[in-house]
Amino acid sequence: MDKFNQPIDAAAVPRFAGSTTFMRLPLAPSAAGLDIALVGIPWDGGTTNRAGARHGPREVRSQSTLMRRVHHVSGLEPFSIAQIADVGDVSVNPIDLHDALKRIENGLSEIIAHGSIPLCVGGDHLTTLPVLRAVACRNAVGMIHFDAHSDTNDTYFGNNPFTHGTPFRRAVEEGLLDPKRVVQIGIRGSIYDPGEHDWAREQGMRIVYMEEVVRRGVEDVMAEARQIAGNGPTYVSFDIDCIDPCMAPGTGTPEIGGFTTREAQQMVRLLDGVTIVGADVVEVAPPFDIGGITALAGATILFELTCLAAKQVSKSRTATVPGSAGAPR
Ligand SMILES: [Mn+2]
Repeated sequence: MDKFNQPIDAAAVPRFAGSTTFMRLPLAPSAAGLDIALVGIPWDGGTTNRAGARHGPREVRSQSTLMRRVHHVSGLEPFSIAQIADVGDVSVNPIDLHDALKRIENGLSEIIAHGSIPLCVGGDHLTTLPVLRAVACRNAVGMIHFDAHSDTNDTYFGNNPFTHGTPFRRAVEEGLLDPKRVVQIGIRGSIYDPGEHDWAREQGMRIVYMEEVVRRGVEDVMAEARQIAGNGPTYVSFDIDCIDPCMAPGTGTPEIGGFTTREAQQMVRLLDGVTIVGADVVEVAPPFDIGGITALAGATILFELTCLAAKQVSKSRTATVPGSAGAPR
């Protein structure tokens, strides 16, 4: 018998059959006993234009049934070295923004209290703010952020401070992010004002525009990203709109000139060694998707993140001497 939760055996129940959970793992009633909790955040009340990311978790679950057990490059078997499950969706409120943010934070705090690493599937990018409120409740964290947009705007439509274009400004203001340990990769597209990214840079955040990635290459940029994040606790936020809309059209704010899905996989693999305290894949908006390709990209990035987190968990476990205080995760 396996020590850890296993995906439903595809030789016993074909992958198009049965209920759809993330990676075909068991649906757990809570994060108790889990090293890694896969959690859906079906909420897009922060979306300023094309809504639909509330449907993301369900479609990513569906496409994640295509994932298998072994990472073909590293040979890693995430489900054999860490206890992982789908813990379902956090409770949301589709018609009350402030209540929704509170519910998401509460849901994530519960996962953190069990000592599990949360891997979240949004939802729009505002969902990352309440996730960070839970993850960084004691100390500010660093962040490696893949996106077409900086998401550090101030207000929108009057004085509204909470939209999917503002989460990281709020997170810095609230002391959740250490801006000097934040790097944003793949930023591009037209902006509202010439100085739109000045605030982020003034805080010490590093913005790597898409043009710079093209010039330097993914490996060089990721080496810098790992250096910026350092050894401290780091959150990874993956906005699916960092990928070019020809490969990920199902998103609210598409920008051409983006990453290929292959580059996205390569970048996430190059996070190996970063101390990941939580991660998300956000902004998959199925109503704009074609044949599920964006949800498939999201599910595959989630698998890559799951492999990284599982490796980290397994390493920290073997580093722990029985009877000792235990190695930090
Ligand atoms: Mn974003």
